Amino acid sequence: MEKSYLRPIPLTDPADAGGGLRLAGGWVRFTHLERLARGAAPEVVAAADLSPEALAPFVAPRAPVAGLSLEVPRLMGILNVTPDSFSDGGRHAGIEAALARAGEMVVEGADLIDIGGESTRPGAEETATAEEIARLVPVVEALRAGGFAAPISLDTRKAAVAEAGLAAGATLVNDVSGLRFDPALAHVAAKAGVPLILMHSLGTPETMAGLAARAYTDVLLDVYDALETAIAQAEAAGVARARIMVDPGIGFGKTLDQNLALLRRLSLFHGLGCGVLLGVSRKGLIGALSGEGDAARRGPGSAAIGLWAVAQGIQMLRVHDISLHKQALALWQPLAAQ
Ligand code: HH2
Repeated sequence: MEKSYLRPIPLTDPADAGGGLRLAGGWVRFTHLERLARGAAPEVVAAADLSPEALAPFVAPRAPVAGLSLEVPRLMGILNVTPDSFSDGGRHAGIEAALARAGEMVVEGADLIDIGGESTRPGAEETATAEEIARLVPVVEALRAGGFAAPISLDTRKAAVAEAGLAAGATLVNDVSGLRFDPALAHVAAKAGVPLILMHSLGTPETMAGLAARAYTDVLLDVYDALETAIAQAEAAGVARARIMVDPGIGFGKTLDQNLALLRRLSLFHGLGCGVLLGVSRKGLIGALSGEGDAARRGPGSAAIGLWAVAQGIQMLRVHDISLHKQALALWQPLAAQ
């Protein structure tokens, strides 16, 4: 029999505020789910007609991640310490600028920061392990030495980088390859007892753009299956499911239509039983849909998709423009049903 998938239909309307089931212990409710299968038309089913086992992944509250409750939407601030992000050359200037930006993001309302020492833009070449460590570790050390208290996530695909970054004071690991690049990364996270973010991507940043068109039979369900496999791999290495977050990886080996298909039905990913993170900030699809060619001016479009995601119960947004997202959330939250 063809595998079927359940997607809670998210409700934030006041008419439903008192009823329905709470999605993942969060701010969205649901009374019905969409049943999806490859090659079949979607079918709507009532939660009341499903078994407690079938509903369990959707209703179970999510454990806090890095000490952050997922009962409210969280903002992860992006901090790139790649050479192209900090134009004034020298490493000291790089560290100073990174510290200033990290502090600023927390003041603006970031709940945690994600530090990346390797660009994963489409077409980007791999950064050598030693170089990535040399970019990340001094920044993490300097942040901690300066009393920076918020959780620090390491945006890396490499076990050795994660190990060095965690030893320097980082709190969690964000792997855009979903353990495909370096499976040993799961053992590092397990040993350190830290949260692990598993993102879906295809190939490598260098090759992914060319793979998208012929990679999927059904992008939504294929990405779900791939994340399910990555979770199993992480659990087998000893990472508790409560410490895993998943991310469908917008823009990583997906065409515009495939990105939109994922965004339209984001709430499917709650079925994996983990917190869900989304990164769309300033990405190409926002430029493609808005006509804004300058990535630095894509904040409003990023926040529009961010609010769409939050209405689908997505617990964490990875963003560049913290104040803008903070303000958007501050307006959205009191309006959505509690
Ligand atoms: N996107 C980028 C990097 N890391 N991690 C997660 N979990 N989800 C994402 O969507 C994601 C990510 C994109 O990286 P890059 O193009 O290098 O630039 P930036 O870090 O400025 O977004």
